[in-house]
Amino acid sequence: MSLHEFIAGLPKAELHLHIEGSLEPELMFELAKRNRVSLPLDSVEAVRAAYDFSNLQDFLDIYYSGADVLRTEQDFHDLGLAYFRRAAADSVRHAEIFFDPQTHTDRGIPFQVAIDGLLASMDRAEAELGISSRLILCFLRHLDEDAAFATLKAAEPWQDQILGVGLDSSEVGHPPSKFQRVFERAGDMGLKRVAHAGEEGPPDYIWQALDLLKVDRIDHGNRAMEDPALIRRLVEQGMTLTVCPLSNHKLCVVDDLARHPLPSMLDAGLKVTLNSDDPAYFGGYVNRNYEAMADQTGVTRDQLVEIAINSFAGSCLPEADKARHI
Ligand code: ES4
Ligand code: ZN
Repeated sequence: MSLHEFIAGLPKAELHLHIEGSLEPELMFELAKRNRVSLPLDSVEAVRAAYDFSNLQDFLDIYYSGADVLRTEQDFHDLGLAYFRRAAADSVRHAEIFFDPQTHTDRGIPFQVAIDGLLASMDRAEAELGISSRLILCFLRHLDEDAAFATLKAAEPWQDQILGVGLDSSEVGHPPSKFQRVFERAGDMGLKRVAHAGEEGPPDYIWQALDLLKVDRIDHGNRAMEDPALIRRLVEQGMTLTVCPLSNHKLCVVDDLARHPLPSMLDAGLKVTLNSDDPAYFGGYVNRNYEAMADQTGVTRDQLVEIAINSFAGSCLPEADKARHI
């Protein structure tokens, strides 16, 4: 069996996926037409050609403008279902997906529209594709604490349908400490906590995510490799890191996939998982991320299996379900 066939058949969980980042240009045009929204570029090819980023902010500007075609519950349902179909083809059995409610509420789309559309797609994914999934509500860290509190408040009617909270968007200049109180409230509500940290930001932001936000997972975490004491802490705590190689490459977090820190992260004993982040923008879904690392860094089949096991172990599935997948 070829390495790519081996990866294709490997059951996996996806723990770092922004559903708005799975909006393929084809669906973007379809929704633009359906909702009579005009797009600045006039073809799928032109849109794809524009996905040439030099840093996180460069990408975020395009990502937020792309999301403007999402208007109705049906749109969010279609977005979700397209992702789950694509994930099923990559042997994803369970997904814990991020959504960014503020990206929608700030342009007049009610919280209810986004979440009910996504929840409907998740029900279909379970029934038709056998994929289980949960939602993680992300706060946009470039916005202020009050806005995050208001978002958490808006989520209260759906509290039982939300797995946890996350923190995303522009990292540098917006440290985890800015959201300490919001995360404390989320914890009091019984929600899981995760945060993007150490993607572009310094190792100190990872320390803050651990000590101030009390996170259950670190999203990205690449820059932990600059701080040996932090590596020890993450290993001791058995902390799961949701690493996204194609994203790292497209956003120039790493200049060459062959020099991605994944092998040293594994050697250090970190619980690493591989994920697709924003697959429509970064050139591939989860299996492409596994393939890129296998082809370019030489991680072994045994290590790929270890990564897939980490993905279930680091998920929030009940222990019995984890055992069933592992
Ligand atoms: C994101 Cl790659 C990445 N980093 C931070 N925030 C994000 N939102 C969507 N993708
Ligand atoms: Zn992300």
